[in-house]
Amino acid sequence: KKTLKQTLSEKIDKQRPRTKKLLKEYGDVVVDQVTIAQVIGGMRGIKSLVTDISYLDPEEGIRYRGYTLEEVIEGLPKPKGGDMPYVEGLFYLLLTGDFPNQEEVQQVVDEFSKRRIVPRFVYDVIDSFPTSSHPMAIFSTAILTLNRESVFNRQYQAGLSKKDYWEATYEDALNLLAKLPEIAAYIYNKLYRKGERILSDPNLDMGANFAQMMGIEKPYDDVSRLHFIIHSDHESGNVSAHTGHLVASSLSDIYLSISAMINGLAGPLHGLANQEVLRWLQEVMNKMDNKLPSTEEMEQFVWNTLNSGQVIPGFGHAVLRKTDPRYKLQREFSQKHLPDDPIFKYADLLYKVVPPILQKHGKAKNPWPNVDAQSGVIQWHYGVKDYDFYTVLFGIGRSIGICANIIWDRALGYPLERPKSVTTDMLEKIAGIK
Ligand code: FCX
Repeated sequence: KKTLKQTLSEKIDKQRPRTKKLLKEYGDVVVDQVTIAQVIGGMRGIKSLVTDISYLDPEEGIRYRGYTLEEVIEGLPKPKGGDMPYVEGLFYLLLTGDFPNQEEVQQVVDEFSKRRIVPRFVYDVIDSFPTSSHPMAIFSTAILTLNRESVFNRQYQAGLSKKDYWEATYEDALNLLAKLPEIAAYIYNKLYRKGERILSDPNLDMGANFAQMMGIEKPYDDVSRLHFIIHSDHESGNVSAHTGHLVASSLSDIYLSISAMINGLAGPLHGLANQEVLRWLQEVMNKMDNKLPSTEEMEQFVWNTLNSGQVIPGFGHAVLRKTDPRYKLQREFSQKHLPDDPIFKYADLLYKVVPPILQKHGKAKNPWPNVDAQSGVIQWHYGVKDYDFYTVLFGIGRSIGICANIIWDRALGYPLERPKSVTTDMLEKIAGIK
């Protein structure tokens, strides 16, 4: 039976000539033009990255390897008794483009299980943080600490051939991904449960094991699987994915690259928005004495936030122009499992109230909710109420997609990233002002 690594190796052999041909024979073909607004404006929309792992259509939302999230969830094998698929199967799909069968998934589950033990020094580093630290800072540091384990670094020092970079990177990626749930659960228990620790179970898949270490009953295993799967990838230009790719392009190892991308994810305009949504909702709930506001009252809360110059967290997107399918999937899950949850009712009221207000406000190009508007609501329902922790969960999911991308970056020999900057003077000259 072929392993994931062997299947991947065959895919890489097939893909390499395609990239080589484009580069050698069509390298001068123009892909895009760049305007001054894009240069000043965070490079919005410039087509300057390539990945085959996911593609974000502004109207439709994300597809992984050409499949919608519904198709991914439908097509991937599921553990017995679970409604959501194996996260390990998603990793297989992202890497190879193929849906694995039950046996192929089991191989990956076993691989992860073998590699899941976290070295003692990582716990020591986590323990040395003050308990008032933000969990994303601890998470990023814990990952960074693992850098001494890097297979890539060891082999590179010994003289690794360029064509074999991906294999050592693959080993690092699996070693890291297998440990992330344990590291995250340890941080959670340290910060919010007085260090109480529940050990992992080598017989469980990633989602179930995470639920076990968090000490939360079913269907939290499915919640975790859904969460990690839908957060895994959103093409290459978003802050976390781009950071991971950028740092890895200097041949920094997976640990350095993933730690860096976690720091980007920790910003309130990106992943941290899911904690901000709950913080915002809590403020409203406190003001309302936990009663559900009327539509008019909720509208007033939204306007107050906008009028004080703040953004409404969980709404808007740099690329999407419709309701995020990741939001929709979580809303459907909530309607099925927690329809009467007060926070869900609050979030649902926001869904009704915010888009027309943002349209009237006239600034946001996309008034619709994104993934972060709903993920915290589900966590809250299952008892994870320390919302500072939510971005760590996002980080576990996002690491899966970025690791898959970095392995392919190395396989296809993508070079050091190095765009060119200009001065304001130069821009004024280009504009014809000077
Ligand atoms: N509330 C209020 N104002 C908003 C807004 C929102 N939710 N979304 C966008 N705007 C404003 C922007 O701040 C900007 O104002 P400015 O002209 O004064 O600078 C203007 O509308 C145009 O922004 P736009 O082009 O639509 O959006 P950007 O690409 O600049 O930014 C984000 C996209 C996502 C950063 C923006 O919509 C936002 O701040 N949303 C709230 C935070 C959030 O939910 N982030 C998570 C996004 C994502 F899903 C993730 O990464 O996790």
